[in-house]
Amino acid sequence: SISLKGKTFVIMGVANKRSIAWGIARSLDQSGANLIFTYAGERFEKSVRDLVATLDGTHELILPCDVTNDEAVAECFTAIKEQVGTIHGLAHCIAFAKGEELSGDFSDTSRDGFLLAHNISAYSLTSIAKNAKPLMAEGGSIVALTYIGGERVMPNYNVMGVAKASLEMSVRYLAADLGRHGIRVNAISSGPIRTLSSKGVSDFNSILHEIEEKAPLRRNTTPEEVGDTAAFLFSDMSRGITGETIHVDSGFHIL
Ligand code: 0WD
Repeated sequence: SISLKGKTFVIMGVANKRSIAWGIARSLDQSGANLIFTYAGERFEKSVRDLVATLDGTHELILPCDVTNDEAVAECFTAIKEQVGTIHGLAHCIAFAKGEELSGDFSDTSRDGFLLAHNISAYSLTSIAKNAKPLMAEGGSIVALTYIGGERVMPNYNVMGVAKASLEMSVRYLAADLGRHGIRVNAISSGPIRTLSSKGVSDFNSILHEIEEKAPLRRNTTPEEVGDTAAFLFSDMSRGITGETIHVDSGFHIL
């Protein structure tokens, strides 16, 4: 596997052991990286700490970071700066939409629901990039997670698809801004994976089924596959890549 020894990465969005962020954490841990974890709120702290204790490396910095709160985000990165100084990258694995907006007609989306989904799932990347930039003095790599529903209409994904389109375009604008500072910004478009968040998408099982039947590789995406691609994007092997969306989806996006 790729070596990330001596490098430090922030992983945002571990909720439990099924989280895609946890797949990324395991790949980076195996590559010898130092990891810092942030979680959404108190109710995740214990499960994140228990999970992190199972990794091979010792990763002691585990902090709250509610991305809807500017002060909380600033505080989080100030704490990271004080305790480690420099980071080499960051994984943004954060999204949220109200359950009732993930079924039925997109045209029924409420103003509240629209703004909430965009606030947590898209704007957060810009806010985090701004706060993380001063810590990436040696250059860095930012990776965000997206889904094909941001490019094409997928059943029930609705407002989250519109938020993912915003996230993917944010990746490109941020890549344009931060490139001259040696910071790369890319997205991984993951195939559907059963997690706490995806449970909220109505009829998610039939989506998984369709992938198994139709995707070129005839199987569903695993968190490990996303994790290994993230490790590549965090490594020097990908040094020429920025502003890109890499599909890790068994090839489904070509259909
Ligand atoms: O099929 C899937 N699962 C796919 C997920 C396919 C393609 C992309 N993705 C994306 C998601 O949209 C998201 O961006 O991957 C990312 C990670 O999602 P996940 O691993 O599927 O879901 P989960 O394990 O639930 O982690 C998402 C986490 C939250 O968990 P909850 O259960 O609270 O929604 O996002 C975090 C939180 O940890 N999160 C927040 N973090 C900070 N501040 C906030 C917040 N306000 N809200 C949610």
